[in-house]
Amino acid sequence: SLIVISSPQVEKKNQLLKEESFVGYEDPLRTKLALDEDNRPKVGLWSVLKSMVGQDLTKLTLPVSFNEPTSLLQRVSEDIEYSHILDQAATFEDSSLRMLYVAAFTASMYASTTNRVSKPFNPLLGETFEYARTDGQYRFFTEQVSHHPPISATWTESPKWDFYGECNVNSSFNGRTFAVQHLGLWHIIIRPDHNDDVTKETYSWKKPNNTVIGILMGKPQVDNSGDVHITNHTTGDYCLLHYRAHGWTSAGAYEVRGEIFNKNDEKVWVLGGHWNDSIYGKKVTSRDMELTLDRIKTTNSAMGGPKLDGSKFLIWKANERPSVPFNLTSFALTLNALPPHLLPYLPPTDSRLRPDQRAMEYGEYDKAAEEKHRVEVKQRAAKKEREQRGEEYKPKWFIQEEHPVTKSLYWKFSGDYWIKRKDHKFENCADIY
Ligand code: CLR
Repeated sequence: SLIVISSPQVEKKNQLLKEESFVGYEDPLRTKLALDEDNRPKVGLWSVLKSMVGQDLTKLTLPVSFNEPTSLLQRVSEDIEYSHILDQAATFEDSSLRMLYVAAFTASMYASTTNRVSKPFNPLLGETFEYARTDGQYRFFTEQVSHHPPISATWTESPKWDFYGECNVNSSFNGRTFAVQHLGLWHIIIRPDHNDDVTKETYSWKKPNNTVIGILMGKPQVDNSGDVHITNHTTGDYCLLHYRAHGWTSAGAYEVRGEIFNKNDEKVWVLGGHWNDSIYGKKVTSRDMELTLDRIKTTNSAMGGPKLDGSKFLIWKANERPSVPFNLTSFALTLNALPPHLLPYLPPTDSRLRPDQRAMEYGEYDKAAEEKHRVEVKQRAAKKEREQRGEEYKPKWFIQEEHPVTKSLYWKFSGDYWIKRKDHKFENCADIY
């Protein structure tokens, strides 16, 4: 149903098809877990956290029942749940409108954080996770490229856009809140439908902070707060987004608002809403610089889309949440599924093959804890062996380089993964489980 019209898009699409990236994803998407209800022991977070002031995510020694059956690699892949917004962004001829939709996409990621105060499994060094969707025409890949500090490099490609960056967070429990600060720069590439002016544009931004609040009151929840600056390095448009911190009352909770400026610093769009629910856009009309109708050319007609008269329009709406254990979203539910067609394509390092996480998914918490301990001991032994051989660890599928546009260090995907996968050539992968 995606209309692909520009030649850079066609090139990308042909590459994804030629490399058979969607093969293995034919089975229907999973809509529930084997477990019917969340039967984790109900222990207050505060009672276990109070002795862990100053600890970060890697050092928290919480019982496994505080985990959810996802790996942080899978948790980070949830960023693309609403990637259709990027497909939509690519349909606009006007770059400020593309920015408006890109901005909404960066905020849509936080919908998954509502009712999800659990700890994803810390990825093991060298652990990988792939995910592809024929309906979205994208392929996602991530690898744990560093253990201290923990860094997950991610890379998603689709005909109209790419999305990549590193999940590299500082986290700490200060006795009251558990704060997660994002250090990595994130990039989006858009290949617009109308490509007379721009064939490919680069956006970058840093994610806002995630904070677990309400721990002392026994009502923990994830809040997202802070200022975000999104830059379109190619056209000069930019967006300032503000995520309002949850205060003592719930007024203003989940609120996000922002403004889109063109390269001449003129405010052209505003957006606002709630990251747990929906985001609206509105054209700034009170100035003489008007976008004329033909400048707002788009290849997309079915989705409602932007209004030019200054009235507000819906850009994004969060999906309904299913009632399943661990409060997973419908998207998250599909991530750890192991459908029969996919299994023969997976490398031995894929998160779906992690034994501790699998046990957790079945509600076998003692086995999960035992297996978690076993794979962590194995990881330490491998590290020791490397040190004895005087060997430096090198990630398998990513290499760190200076970004050609943003000039910051980033993890560049070698692309090799999907080619090896197609030919089932994964014999050289490390045995990490
Ligand atoms: C939010 C969306 C971002 C990517 C991202 C990275 C780190 C994640 C965070 C998301 C959600 C909240 C998170 C966090 C790591 C730890 C934290 C899962 C997915 C949880 C809630 C911390 C729980 C710790 C308590 C049990 C103490 O784009």
